[in-house]
Amino acid sequence: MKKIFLSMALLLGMHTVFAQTANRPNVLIIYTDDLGYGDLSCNGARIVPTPHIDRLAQNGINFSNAHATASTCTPSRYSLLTGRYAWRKEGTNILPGDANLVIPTNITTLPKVFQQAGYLTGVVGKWHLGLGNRSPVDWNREVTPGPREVGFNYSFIFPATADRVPTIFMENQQALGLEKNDPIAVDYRKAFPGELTGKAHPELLKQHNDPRQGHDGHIVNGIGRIGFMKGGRRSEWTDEELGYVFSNKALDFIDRSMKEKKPFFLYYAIHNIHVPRMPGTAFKGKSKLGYRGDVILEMDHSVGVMMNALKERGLLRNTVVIFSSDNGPVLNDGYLDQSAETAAALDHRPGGIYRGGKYSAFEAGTRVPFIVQWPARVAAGKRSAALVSQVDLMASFASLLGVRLPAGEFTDSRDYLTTLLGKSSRDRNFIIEQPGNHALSIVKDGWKYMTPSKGPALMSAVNIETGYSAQDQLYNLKKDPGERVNLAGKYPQRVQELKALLKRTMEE
Ligand code: NG6
Ligand code: CA
Repeated sequence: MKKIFLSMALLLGMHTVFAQTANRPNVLIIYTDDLGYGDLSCNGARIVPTPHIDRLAQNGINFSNAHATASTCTPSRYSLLTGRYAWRKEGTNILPGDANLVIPTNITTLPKVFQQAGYLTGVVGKWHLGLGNRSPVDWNREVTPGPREVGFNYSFIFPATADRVPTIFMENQQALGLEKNDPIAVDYRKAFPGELTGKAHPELLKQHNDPRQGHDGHIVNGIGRIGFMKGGRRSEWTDEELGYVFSNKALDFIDRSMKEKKPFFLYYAIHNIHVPRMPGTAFKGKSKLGYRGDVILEMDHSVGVMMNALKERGLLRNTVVIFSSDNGPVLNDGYLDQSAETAAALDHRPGGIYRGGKYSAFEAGTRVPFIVQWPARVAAGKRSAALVSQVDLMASFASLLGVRLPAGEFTDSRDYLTTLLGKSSRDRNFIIEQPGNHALSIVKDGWKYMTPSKGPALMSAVNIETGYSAQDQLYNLKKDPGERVNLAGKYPQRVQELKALLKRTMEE
């Protein structure tokens, strides 16, 4: 009977009445913030265990050479969602919280690919890609364009980062629970009269900012932020609840997709482990690495919540889960939360064997955790050393779903589905890495060429080696993954080849 119904439905072209199928699995991208390659126990971390993420790796493929396109947030997310390198587009550096949307609304995006295939699409968590098209943004009405125009049917987000204003939740592009008599205003230059700031009132802070790095503006929940704000008190978040709130909204979205009998695409952009690190109450003091360790535990728990929920709903087998991070790790990113001290004391290396970190041109900047689990189609317990880039998810999913990307539209995204599903170990032909100062690096066949640039070799406030140098740099990543021996002088030919390839690609 079931069979007859099925074939009838197919004959009638009624495939949209079915939820996920083998060719249209649910897709969950769990995208964490500032998590280093070496922060996971499945990648060698010893001090803080990440059992839920380790289980993902055991049931799927753990990639050791996967990359975000940049070592900061906005450009990496831009690439993930658009399949384009961010350095091709101006204004895609780390955005202030009152920036306008940086993704053009008339281009193909990752969520639009899923929409074309009949999916319900959603984003829950951190956005940081700008909102609206007018400055200043009016936070007291629906702000558009935003996630909807980028291809998300549903959004529950905070606009930028947890350490900058506006410190509010937004659901479907409206401030959550906003009261008419408490309108929101945001300013990145000066405090509002009567507003208490971290700078003027350090005695009100429960989490102290690093005076060298600012974060001493608007106070919410006893934590100073970047920028100033007034009003919107009922829309503001409590940091300790962020994990819980986002988990719940993510689950509600999955339930909605089941009700609507559509497969889902959920971009679950977990706020952890970015600063200000303020673990939920249940996680405070649970790790040996201070708040940074505690929020790693919380982040891992969030993954467990999702995996359990998929299991309970019978969705585990045919859901593709991708776990990754937007850029490499940082310890002191603006708050004095003992992360650097505890990591040093216990020799925890968030970047693993890789040099540098967030903002950096060295490998730890973009080499991020990347795990793919899909029980129905991907073999369990594999590791892959293939070179992969987040920029390719758009073309690879388009290929899986049989969606054709418009022929006349240029993107950087390429179909590496077979590599991503572990059917092949084919490397991406090459990748380009973007550090904070835009001096690009190119990696091909295990060789990395770094463009010379001005700028400090060390970002002293965050204590991260940038990799910036006035000289050409060439590293053999296979023999020297820690980028210690510059071989540019020894192999000028290879330098020229990589330089030329980088130049050609930039001009495309
Ligand atoms: C930096 C902030 C840092 C963090 C980062 C964005 C200062 C001194 N530092 O400018 O605290 O917010 O931006 O991080 O303001 S990201 O992961 O979203 O790229
Ligand atoms: Ca980040």
